[in-house]
Parts: sequence; structure tokens; C-alpha cells
Amino acid sequence: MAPAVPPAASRIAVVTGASSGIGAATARRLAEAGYRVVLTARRKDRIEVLAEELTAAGHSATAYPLDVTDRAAVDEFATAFRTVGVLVNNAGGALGADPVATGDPQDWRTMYETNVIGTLNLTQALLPKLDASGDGTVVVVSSTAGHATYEGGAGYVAAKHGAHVLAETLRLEIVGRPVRVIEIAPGMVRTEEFALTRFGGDADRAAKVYEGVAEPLTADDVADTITWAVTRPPHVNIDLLVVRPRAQASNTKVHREAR
Ligand code: 8X3
Repeated sequence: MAPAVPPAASRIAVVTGASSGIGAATARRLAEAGYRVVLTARRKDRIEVLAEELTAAGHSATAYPLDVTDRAAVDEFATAFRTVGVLVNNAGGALGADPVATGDPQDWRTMYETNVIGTLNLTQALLPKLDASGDGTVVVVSSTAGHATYEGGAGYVAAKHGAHVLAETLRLEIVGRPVRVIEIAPGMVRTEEFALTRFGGDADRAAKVYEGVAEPLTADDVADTITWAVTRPPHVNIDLLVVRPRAQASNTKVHREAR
């Protein structure tokens, strides 16, 4: 007989990149679903404010400043837990939209480090704790950029393909163990930082990404999707969920209203 699965209230959910956007929205949703959320990100002040807000609302939330690319720090972080129910690998992002011919190799490296190695670090460090929970879930927040390319996607597309393959390979390798691997691949999501970071703080360029798009997804739309997938019964594994706004048919086919 399968071991009894503890209720969400006794389960820990670790969310990386929880300082803003999809990560912060996911931490909020999982806390509301009853998980004890652990918010991690490099920006201590932001996760502390969110943890305080969630705690004041009666949820269980703690902040733990962490750079997912720092393996020693990740290993130290992992020692804080006996079991972990859910790991949401959300930290990552895009830098630049240059063609392959002229893209900055340092940007490529940074994107690989955050989107792929960061996910690898957390997943390796917490896998024994997810196993120990008797019903663990690893979520990889990849992107539609991990499933098809587009001009100018370059280093980001390459890194997100890496994150996708990590999820797919891990699922094959740990089948039979009590850990699910869920990949959520969002398309166009309008967050306060994603496009701004990609374009080095150029607000006009960032705004153009969403220009004329009636309703890009919000961070909360994706958080809702993640929370839905995570809260399915333990035997149900949502392998891969692609979520886009209605106005986006593919990475390159987007309906934009004329102004
Ligand atoms: C974000 C989707 O289209 O900007 O992960 O690559 S896209």
C-alpha cells in the first residue's frame, strides 16, 4: 500500500525566484493552498516583505536569501529540511534578444547558469528530501521558448530547452520513486521585470513586447496553473503544461490590436 500522504498543512513548498513575478505569485498561491512556503531569492528585502505579508494573513511563510547558482549555499540551505513536499524551480530569466551572430557569450553563460544550473542545483540538493516526503513534486518553470525557437531568442531559447530536457530526463530517471516532475511552460506573461531585465532596463523596448496584446498572461495566471498541477492527487503527474494568452498562437504568431 502506498504511504499515507500528509496534508498540505504539514508540507513544505520551496519556491525559487520568489522576490517578484511568477515566483512571488506562486508562493502566495501555495501558501493560500495550505503549504508552508519557503521563499528564496537573492533579494532578501523583497522576500522578507512577502513572507511577513503572508504570515500576517495567517499563512506559514519564511524567507531564505539564496543565489541558486551558488552550489555551496544551496547545499547549506538543503540541510534546513528533513522533508520537502514541493520544489518550484522558477528562478531564471532572459538577457538580450540578439541574433546568434552577435549575442554576448557572457549573457548566454549567465542564462545557462540561472535557468539550468540553478534548477539542477536545487533539484539535486532537495531530491533526497522530496523522496523522504513520500510524495514529492519538482516543478520546472520552463517556457514556450524551451519548446520552439524564434529569431532573437538565442541564448534564452537555448537555456530554456536545457531546462525542458532536464525535466524530461529526470522524470525518466526517477520513475518508481515517490516524486513527480512537472514542467510548466508559459508563453507571453507580462510581469514587472521579465522584459525590462531582458532589455537592460529599456522600458520602451520592454513595452513593445506586449504592444497591442489585449491580455498577456499575468504572473498570477501562471501561479494558478502551477498550483493546480501541484495539488492534483499524488498519482497524477502533469508532465508538461503549455500555457499562453489567447492572443498568442505560437512564439511568433501573436494577435496585436491596431492602435
Ligand atoms: C517567456 C516567453 O516568448 O519571451 O518565457 O520567450 S518568450
